[in-house]
Amino acid sequence: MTNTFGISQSLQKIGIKPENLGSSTGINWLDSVETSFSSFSPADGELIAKVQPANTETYEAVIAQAHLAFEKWRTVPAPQRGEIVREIGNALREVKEDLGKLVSYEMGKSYQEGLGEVQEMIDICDFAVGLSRQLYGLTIHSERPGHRMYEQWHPLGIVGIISAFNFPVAVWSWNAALAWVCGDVCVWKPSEKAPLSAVACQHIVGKIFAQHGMPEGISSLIIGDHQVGELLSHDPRVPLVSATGSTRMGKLVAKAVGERLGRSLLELGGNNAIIITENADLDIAIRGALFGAVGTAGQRCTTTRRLIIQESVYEEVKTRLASAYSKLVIGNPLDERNHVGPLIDRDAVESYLAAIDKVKAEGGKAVVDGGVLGGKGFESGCYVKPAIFEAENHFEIVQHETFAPILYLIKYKTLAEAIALQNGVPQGLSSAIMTTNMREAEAFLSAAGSDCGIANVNIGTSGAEIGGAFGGEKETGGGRESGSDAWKAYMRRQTNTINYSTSLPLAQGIKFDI
Ligand code: UN1
Repeated sequence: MTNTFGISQSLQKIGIKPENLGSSTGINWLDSVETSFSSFSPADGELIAKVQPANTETYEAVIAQAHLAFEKWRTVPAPQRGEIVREIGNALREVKEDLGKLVSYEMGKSYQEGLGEVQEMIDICDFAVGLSRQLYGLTIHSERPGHRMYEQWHPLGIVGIISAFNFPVAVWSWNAALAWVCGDVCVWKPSEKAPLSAVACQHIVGKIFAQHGMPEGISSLIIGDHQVGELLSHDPRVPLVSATGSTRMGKLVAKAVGERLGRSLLELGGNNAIIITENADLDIAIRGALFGAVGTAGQRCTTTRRLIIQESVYEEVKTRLASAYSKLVIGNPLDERNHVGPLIDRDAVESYLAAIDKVKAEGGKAVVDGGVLGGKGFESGCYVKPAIFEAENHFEIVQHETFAPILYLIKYKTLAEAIALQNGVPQGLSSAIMTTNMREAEAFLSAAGSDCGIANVNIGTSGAEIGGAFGGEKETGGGRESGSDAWKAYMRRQTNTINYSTSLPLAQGIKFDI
């Protein structure tokens, strides 16, 4: 199922070849459609495209087609499914620059980070190809003579994927590439703030499935707002809904999916901290904190939002960070000289300003003050200054995830106190410690240490590799996507017991003779 969409001249203007991103597959690139979502670039405020949203009828058609596709796809041997995912990875390699540029332009992250996002897609495809030969179950010794037990993993069916604007393509691919090799089909609801990147991906993968004579419904796209997400969440024909986004959204998804006893895989908000101890290599600590806090303009779920700094190095860290911030160049994300691009839209700018007002009202002190940039190059109104505030962990605003480049500095005396501060927020996604002291590092990683899904040493909180399981605890939702054994969430486990004897002994030694 495809969506009709329009594109303004602005894409060609930034040097993207539309044929690389799908127009050669015969989909119309229209200039206007009647009911549509508009996608504006936060980089320059231009209208990029109008995208047709799904309604209840198109949703029904998508699910019916996905269901039919599943009946075929599940019978294709997993290594052959892996072969197709290999080709998807190769197709992504070919369009890496164009797709990276589109992501950068539509979402506002720097071009380098746009390329990195597409690289994450390529990496997960490679991972999934290998996985397609490793969907192992265990064999178990039976307590009964002449019996054998084993377990196997079968595909689930339709996997609903709800993704956020900040990683408009990579997070979908983490889910989709694994789901496909597992034998599932995917229905994707991308963020309505970055629909064109999703349409481009749908074209790229649709072409590969078609070349293999595979049904279109293996990969479907439904564009829309929360109402479309609700259709997926409430639909018992969708056994798994994987949702990435705010904790508020995740709670709604979990409730709807839970009510029908479906599965949800949630990757929600983070409030990630780096502990900088007196034994830290401060060069590494400053660089790690800087990218963690201002990369993607503070709009990663893994963004560093809090620095918990030992009092003996506090002043030095503060001064060096302020100096590093003064060298940041803010501007159009497609210009590689710029470090920081815009926020996604003006609503995000409002939240940023409100958070700054709040931290000041709660007693926070500006180390580097924020503000909205105006004038030439900043006409979209979405460019803001990365800011740093001295704050207390218990401030309400510090407990809250604001999707913007605002960093809070918090002082500590003992490591036990630092770990308690690090854990003292409702979210539990990513965390890090900067130290060259083995005892400190191991204490942080121990069961009594960080309570997050990700805990790093001498690395910032963002920029995880796809090979590890990605996700976190508490209000982050508990789901794990991407590497390690995250694939198990996309399959159903079946335990098989086979009796090859000439009698029928019962388990637990129960006698039932007549
Ligand atoms: C997200 O922000 O939702 O670890 C995902 C990172 C990236 C993924 C972030 N690899 O920062």
